[in-house]
Amino acid sequence: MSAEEKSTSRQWRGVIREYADRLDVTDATPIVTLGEGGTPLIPAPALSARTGAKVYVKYEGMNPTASFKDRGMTMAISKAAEHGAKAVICASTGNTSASAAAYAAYAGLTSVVLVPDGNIAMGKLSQAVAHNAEILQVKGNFDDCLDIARDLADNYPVHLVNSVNPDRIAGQKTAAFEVVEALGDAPDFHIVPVGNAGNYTAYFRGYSEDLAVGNSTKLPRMFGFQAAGSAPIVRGEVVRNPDTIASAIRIGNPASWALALDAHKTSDGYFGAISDTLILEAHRLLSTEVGIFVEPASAISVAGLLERSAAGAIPAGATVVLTVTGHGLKDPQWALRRADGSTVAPTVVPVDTAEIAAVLGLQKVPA
Ligand code: AN7
Repeated sequence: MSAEEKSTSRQWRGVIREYADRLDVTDATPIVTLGEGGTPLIPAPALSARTGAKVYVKYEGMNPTASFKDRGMTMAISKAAEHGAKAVICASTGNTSASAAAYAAYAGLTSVVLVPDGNIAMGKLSQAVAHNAEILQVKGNFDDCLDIARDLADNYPVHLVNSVNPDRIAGQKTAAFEVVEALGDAPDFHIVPVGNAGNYTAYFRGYSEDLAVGNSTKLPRMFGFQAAGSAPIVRGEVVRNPDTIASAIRIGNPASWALALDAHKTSDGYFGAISDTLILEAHRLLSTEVGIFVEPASAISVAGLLERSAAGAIPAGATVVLTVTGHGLKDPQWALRRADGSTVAPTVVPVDTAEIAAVLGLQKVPA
């Protein structure tokens, strides 16, 4: 190995600097970055064995605030700063608010977040609190929060950083660039969870741009999954009272709906709905057999893969990338619940090797 190969001095510089030539930034853009992107693409032999496909997991929980939102937020906050904004606002099911609060803190901006009352995971709420966001719990759902955030941004001096802001989608498309670099081409299928459908749209855009410049030879078929109780795109109508344990994607009127339908059509894509029971089964499978801990919304990518594979829609040997969007520590309670709803509690033991060995069912190795 050469000295250069051995060197560890090359540090990932965040998605804006890594992809400056492919994003709308100039020397005048103050780059607000926490080093997001560059996340691992992890081969998942357990999922490959179950499906006959070559399955990889893009682990977006490895971003600075532990979700994929950081890719778009570095762009949105950098552009907000460039435009002289003093305050940013977003509606959020949790992860966007955590990310907005962190990047705003770095940039010295005030952040305001609107979250649905009582419906965001504790890890995410604690991040927004830690980064000193002004947090308002709106007595309504996410869709109500987004309507109000847009209204405020239209009429008051606050800059909107939800994914209806195109800078967000632009930043998020970099995840597709990373996949193409890692695999040497686009995969045959790409599977993502769908809430507002911003990420679905962003991957499609990234893959389309890679194809256009010759970095890849194909577009992946874009497969997106919504929770069954919160599946407006699958049903073809707004869901007024969306309901799912996957609180991140409890969204009844997706902001990027029209863009996602275009991506779906052009990529010969698919939208499907998955029950909460199957989401939690996939959550457990990913933790126990692949070693990747995610929040429930992210596990829907795994459930979607298994559902499509069982339906015969994934040919043997196809390359499939699953994006898992948020870290399991965001919403850890789900790991501690059994399928019957009871809580897992560790076995309590005395300070005694022999007794612990007995509890573990271990036989002493003969001397
Ligand atoms: C873990 O934070 O909408 O389809 O306000 O947190 O691009 O909306 C979060 C969405 C998937 C869905 N997985 O992505 C918010 C928010 C996780 C998420 C999605 C979200 P989009």
